[in-house]
Amino acid sequence: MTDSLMHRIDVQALLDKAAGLDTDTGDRRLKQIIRRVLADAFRTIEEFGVTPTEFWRAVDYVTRLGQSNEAGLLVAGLGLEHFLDILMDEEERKAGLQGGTPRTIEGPLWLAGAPLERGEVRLDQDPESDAETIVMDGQVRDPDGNPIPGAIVDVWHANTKGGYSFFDSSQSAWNLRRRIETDRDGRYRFRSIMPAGYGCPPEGTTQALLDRIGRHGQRPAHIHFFVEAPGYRKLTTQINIAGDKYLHEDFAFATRDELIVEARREADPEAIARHGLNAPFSTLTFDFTLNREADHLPDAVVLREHATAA
Ligand code: MBD
Ligand code: FE
Repeated sequence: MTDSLMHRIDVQALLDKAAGLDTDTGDRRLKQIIRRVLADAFRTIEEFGVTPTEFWRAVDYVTRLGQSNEAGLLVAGLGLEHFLDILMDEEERKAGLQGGTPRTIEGPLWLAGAPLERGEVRLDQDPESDAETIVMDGQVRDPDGNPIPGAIVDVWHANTKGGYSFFDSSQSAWNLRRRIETDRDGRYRFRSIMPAGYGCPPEGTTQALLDRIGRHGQRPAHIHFFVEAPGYRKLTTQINIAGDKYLHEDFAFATRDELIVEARREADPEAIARHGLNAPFSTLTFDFTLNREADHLPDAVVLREHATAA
């Protein structure tokens, strides 16, 4: 577009001034980022002929997005959070780091401060009549395959309706959320219920946008983990349960082949009795390999605001 208004001297001056580039105070890098984002918005409005009514519709949307507390959900759905993973993977690769369990997005539903427990931990507190019991275990290891005792496995997942405690007020505080300390063999083990996939709130702001661009807002069944130990890089990841209809159709783009886990159905009466259960259940096994921390690597700890339950 050679006759673009973007080239006009007054428009360029407007961008500079709006981004604070004509003053010496403030953050230089932030000014440059703001200028770029503004220029991209100006250009988009011009190129697509965005009308004032469309523009205000978008502003109103952003207002509602914040009011409904769905900003973290939308950025997952638009692939922005996954793009941060792509960038971090690439930075690590360039820094010579390889191996280790792959990361995938945190998502918007972690809560700080889940109860810390050891041994055979139980995550499910709220009775759900249609829930299938799962028993999950695994080992946390260093890059040489040695166990890491005392690692913290912070696990959180949805119930059979795809809801997460705290965000779903029908669940009790900390339901399906625990921090588990690995034992002397680097092992963790918990009993819980098989989660269902997550769906964006159907009447929510995120789903409203997804509807308009012809997308669904579903995630396959998954279990989230932060895995941490002193001297190692914090791992943010999830496992996906094999066979889910949305396994490769995740609206948040978090599925990775290395993170797909087969649930093994256990119907043997002896095994059922041994676990103190009265119905068939499923077992899941997943081992985590943590990379060693090093000065030249990008920070694996991501700071963002998190709620906590009482
Ligand atoms: C989830 O459970 C989730 O993990 C993500 C990334 C987005 C929405 C809901
Ligand atoms: Fe989730």
